[in-house]
Amino acid sequence: MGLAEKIVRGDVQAAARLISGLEDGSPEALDEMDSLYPHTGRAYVVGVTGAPGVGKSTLTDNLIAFFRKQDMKVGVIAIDPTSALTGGALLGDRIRMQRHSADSGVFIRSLATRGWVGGLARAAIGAVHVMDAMGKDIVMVETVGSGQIEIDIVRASDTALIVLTPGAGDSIQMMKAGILEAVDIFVINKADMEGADRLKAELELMLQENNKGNGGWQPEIVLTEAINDRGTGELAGAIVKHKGFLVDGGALSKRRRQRVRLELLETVEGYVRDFIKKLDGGDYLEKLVDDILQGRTSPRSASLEITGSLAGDLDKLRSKGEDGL
Ligand SMILES: Nc1nc2c(ncn2[C@@H]2O[C@H](COP(=O)(O)OP(=O)(O)OP(=O)(O)O)[C@@H](O)[C@H]2O)c(=O)[nH]1
Ligand SMILES: [Mg+2]
Repeated sequence: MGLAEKIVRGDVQAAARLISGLEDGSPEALDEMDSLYPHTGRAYVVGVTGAPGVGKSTLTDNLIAFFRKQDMKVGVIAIDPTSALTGGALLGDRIRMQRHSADSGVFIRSLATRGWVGGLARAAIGAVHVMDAMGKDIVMVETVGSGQIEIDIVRASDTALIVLTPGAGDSIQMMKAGILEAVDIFVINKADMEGADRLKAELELMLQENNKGNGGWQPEIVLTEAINDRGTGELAGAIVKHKGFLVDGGALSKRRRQRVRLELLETVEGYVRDFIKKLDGGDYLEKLVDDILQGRTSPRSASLEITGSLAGDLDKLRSKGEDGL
C-alpha cells in the first residue's frame, strides 16, 4: 500500500512521513501527492499569523479544544520561517499544544525551512492537503509574521486571522501592505494587558479608512486572553460566521481557486529555482558567460537558450526520466 492510500485511511505515521518528504522536496513525496490530491478539498483551512510571541500557539491550542468538543477533527501545522536560525520556537509551539498529543482526533506537525524559505509555502499547502486527506475537518496553519510566507499563508486560507497584542499600535502601520486586505478576523490577544481597547479603536478606524471591501466581508475584531481561555468561543464563532459568509456568497470556491493558483505558481517557481541552482556554477552557464564576454552572443539570446533548455528539462520530468529535476 502506498503512503497516499494509508493516509486516506487515517495512518498518522504515513502522514508524518509524507510531510517530511515535502519539507525535503523529495520527488517520491511529490508523486504520492499526485495520488493524494483527489482525496482533498473537504477541510476548512484557517491561517493564524502574527508577530513572535503574540500568543498564536496558545490561541490555537484553545481552538483545538473548542472544535474537539464539537467532535471536529483538527489538524495543525506550525511554521517557523526562522527556525533554521533559531531552532527554538517550534519546540515552544509543540509544548504549547501538548495536551492534545494523545488525542487521535488531533494531528499537529511543525514545518521547518531547512534553509529554503521559498518552498515553505508549497510544503505547507502540501501538509494541508495531507491533513485534509486524513479526514481533518479543520486545519489551522500557524506562521510567525514575516514577509512573503505570511502573505502566502493568509492567501491560501479560507479564513485568515492575524493576532495582535496591546501596545502593537505601530505594527498596524507596518502591516498595511498585502496583509491587511486579506485578513478576515483581527484577534487582539493578551487583552488582560493595558491598551486592548485603544488598539481595538485604532483597528476600527483603520478598517474604516481601508475598506477595500474584502468581498463584502466586514472584518471582525475579537478580544481574547488566550492564557485564561477567554474569548475562545467568540473567536470560534467569528470563524464559523466567516465560513457561513463565504459559503452563502459563493466566495469559498473563489478562495479555493486562489489556493490552487498559488500552489501551481509555487510549483512552477520551484522548478525554475531548482533549475537555476543546477545551472549556477555549471560548465554550461560558464560557457555562455564566455560567449557573452567574447561578443559571440548577448545576455538576451543566451537567456532564451537557457529557457529553451529548461523546457527540455521539464519534458524529462514529465516522462519521469532518470535525469528529471
Ligand atoms: N498576559 C498574557 N500572556 C499570554 C496570553 N496568551 C499567551 N500569552 C503568553 O505569551 C507567550 C507566547 O505565547 P505563544 O502562544 O507561544 O505565542 P506564539 O505567538 O505562538 O509565539 P511564537 O510561535 O514563538 O511566535 C507565552 O508565555 C504565553 O503564556 C494572554 O492572553 N495574556
Ligand atoms: Mg507559536
